[in-house]
Amino acid sequence: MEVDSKVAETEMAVKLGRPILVGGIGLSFSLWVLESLHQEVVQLGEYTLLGALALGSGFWLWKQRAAKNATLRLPEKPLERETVVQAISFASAAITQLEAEAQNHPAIATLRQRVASSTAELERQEIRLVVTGGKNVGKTTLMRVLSDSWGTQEQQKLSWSETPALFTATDADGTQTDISDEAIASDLVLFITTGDLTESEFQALKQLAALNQRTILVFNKQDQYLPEERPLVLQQLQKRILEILQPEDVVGIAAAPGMVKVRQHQGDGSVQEWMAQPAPEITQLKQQLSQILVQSKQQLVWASTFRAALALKAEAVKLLNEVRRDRALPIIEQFQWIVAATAFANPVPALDLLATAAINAQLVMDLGAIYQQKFSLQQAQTVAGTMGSLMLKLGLVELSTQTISGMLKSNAITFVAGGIVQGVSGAYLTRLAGLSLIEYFQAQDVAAAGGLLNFDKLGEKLQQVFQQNQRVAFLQSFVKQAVGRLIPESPQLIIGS
Ligand SMILES: Nc1nc2c(ncn2[C@@H]2O[C@H](COP(=O)(O)OP(=O)(O)OP(=O)(O)O)[C@@H](O)[C@H]2O)c(=O)[nH]1
Ligand SMILES: [Mg+2]
Repeated sequence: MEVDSKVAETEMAVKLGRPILVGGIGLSFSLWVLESLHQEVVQLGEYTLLGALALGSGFWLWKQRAAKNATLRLPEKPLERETVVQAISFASAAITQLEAEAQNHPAIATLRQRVASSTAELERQEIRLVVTGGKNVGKTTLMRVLSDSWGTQEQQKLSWSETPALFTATDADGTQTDISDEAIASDLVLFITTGDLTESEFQALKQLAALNQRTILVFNKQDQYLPEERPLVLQQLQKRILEILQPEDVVGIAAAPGMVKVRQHQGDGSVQEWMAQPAPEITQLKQQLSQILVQSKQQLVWASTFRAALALKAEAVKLLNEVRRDRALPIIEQFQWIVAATAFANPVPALDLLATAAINAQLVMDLGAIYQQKFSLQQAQTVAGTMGSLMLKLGLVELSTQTISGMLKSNAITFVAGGIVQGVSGAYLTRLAGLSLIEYFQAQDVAAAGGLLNFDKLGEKLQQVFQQNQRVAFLQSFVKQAVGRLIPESPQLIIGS
């Protein structure tokens, strides 16, 4: 809205036919059930799509990172084909929704193609194995030894790959726990360690388990321990990982045992000595692998396809949310200036600010419409009122008002014009409320037409958004912008300088 004076903005509010609707403070925190409750097996809201890695078949992969405490809600084991098919259809529905809201979105063709390949994946015969673990643990060696000995005698076709060494790169946020996309894409992970688990290794194994990724923990280089120590190390590993892996999925090997001195007594009484490389000790691992493949081959393929379908859906949802956000932000902006102008013209005590103006039922309805969450006017009023009282209860109103008035006072705006504090605070709080609603709606499932509006969650989003928008630099530039709008003729816009 390119209107500068507050009068014009107030008029605009009237022209828009959007009365500033007020939900009173003290409304009960009532919940309601919207029209239909859509049941879904999987909820992706708490997961972050990290981007994608195209493997041979072009799957988009995803992993959990943002929400470390979140656990993936998996369907009852064993996974049924129908559940996987359903997950693919959810992905497809999300793409359809994206297409409905952004017809010419450039990603649609590729996403659709992935749905098709996911469906084909259900019938895949070849099993993908990936070897992973820290630096120098013997990934390449094991892959070579195992694939050599496997190729000649087993019928099941396997494809092998090795991930780059884990725990070598440090992320921007300093975390070292990372499990590669390749591991998540495979049907079965061989996770190599060479002794007791480090915390990073443990976390990585937990992540794999949370993704329903079948994993064998391989204790390699056991030749480096004394014979009597080996079973102890193995037991230790089995114990540590008991909640995540069955003991039989923890196996000791020596992919390339170190040279040993061979001593041979000759017939003439002399002794000959030489160095020799013992054969790899991988028998038990091969047995376990064969058994898993015989028993669970189908499950492994379905689980991979299931993860791929989740990733695909997450990708579509992410794009959909971007589209929606692009539409929602200008609306929030529009409302925040309307509220600013209204509160500026009719200053009210700071604590009543929200109750009277900032959280607007119309804003709730408009944003809800973008996010396919239909609200009746009355419902929207309840949401607005509840958000207002939440903001008060959380102390956000008081804190913002104080900070903003402090900034105005300490920054050369000596004449604190009429309702300038109220105007700026109103705009700021409206923005926070709008952004929180966006965050809240985004966490809802796309396909779900409704659900319980959870005010605890909404309160969490409010606090989260408030924290994100509390930085002094941001507030200063916001205050400057708001003052510029409310008092365009003011010569004193040097806030924060
Ligand atoms: N003693 C002993 N050494 C092993 C064993 N397995 C592998 N090694 C040695 O460990 C070293 C690293 O083996 P790689 O297979 O290259 O290990 P990697 O995990 O692929 O290493 P990166 O890819 O560089 O992280 C090599 O010198 C191997 O010979 C084993 O069972 N016992
Ligand atoms: Mg290697």
